[in-house]
Amino acid sequence: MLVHLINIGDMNHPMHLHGFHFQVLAQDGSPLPAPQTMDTIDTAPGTTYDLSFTADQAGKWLFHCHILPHVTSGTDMSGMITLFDVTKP
Ligand SMILES: [Cu+2]
Repeated sequence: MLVHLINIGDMNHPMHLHGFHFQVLAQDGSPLPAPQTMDTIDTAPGTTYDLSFTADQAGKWLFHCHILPHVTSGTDMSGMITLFDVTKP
């Protein structure tokens, strides 16, 4: 999986992936000297990141901001959260 994050807002968002570690390949369009392995990356306003991971475990894996009010909207989870539904590793 390749994930391109763009923080166009005015707040930091520490994005966390369940089930896998990802490799940070680039920041702001510039490749890192060496990919960094993480499961959470704090994105500052105006930054971009290119991430990759191998989806080799079946399941439903959340990718979300670790600041809970950024994930929820009232009573539902309609904020900065998505799901990777891996059916075949
Ligand atoms: Cu956030």
